[in-house]
Amino acid sequence: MISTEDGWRYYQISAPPDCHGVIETGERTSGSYIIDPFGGRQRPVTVYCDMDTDNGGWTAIQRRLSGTMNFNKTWTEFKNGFGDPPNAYWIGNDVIHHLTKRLPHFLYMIFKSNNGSIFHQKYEDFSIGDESTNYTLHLGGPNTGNLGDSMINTGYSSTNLNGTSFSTVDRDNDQWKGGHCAALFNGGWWFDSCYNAFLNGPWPPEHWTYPWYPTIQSVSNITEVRMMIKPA
Ligand SMILES: [Ca+2]
Repeated sequence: MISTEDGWRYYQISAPPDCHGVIETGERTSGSYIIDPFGGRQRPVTVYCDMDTDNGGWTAIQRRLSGTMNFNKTWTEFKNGFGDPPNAYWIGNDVIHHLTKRLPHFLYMIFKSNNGSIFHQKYEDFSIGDESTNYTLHLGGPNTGNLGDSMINTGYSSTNLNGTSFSTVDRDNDQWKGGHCAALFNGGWWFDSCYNAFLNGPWPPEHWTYPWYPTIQSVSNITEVRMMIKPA
């Protein structure tokens, strides 16, 4: 690590900023890679890169494997990221903002079940604001997949997550005036009042209500959940 006059501490590494950059170096195997989202200005991170789904190059911003990690974390933990990459982790809201602020990104959600079924939904235009906006979620464009849209046009006026702020157990930024969705449902997320889609709920499965209503109403048979992004 080296320090410079402007106060930044630069790490002397050379890693791509995301998994799309990794696949451009010729890597074609899904698995663990080191990426450098901030161009040396902050610590590089280990992530899961999916090189198989939809032409590969997907950076997993979230990954969960059967309840190995509690996702009921504080604002600061979601800001900076937590977990055990590349197994179960949240990459960090500052990283997600940094990766999505300049280029339009796809968002790809996956649920894998224990009978081998894969459920997925791909959103065409995803980004989040910086911390001063409470990491406001932007989801635009069409979306496709066998999960169905449970994030925007849910059929309920109280569960459109587009434009919502991030909330955690210690920060209520949701649209529910009388309560605190993150505290009630035990996980940090973008809540309206409250949700049809919630990928950070608590395992064991009996406590995680409606991860992707109505397609996935329980995680009893789910073995992996993943959120991935790629430049559009
Ligand atoms: Ca509230």
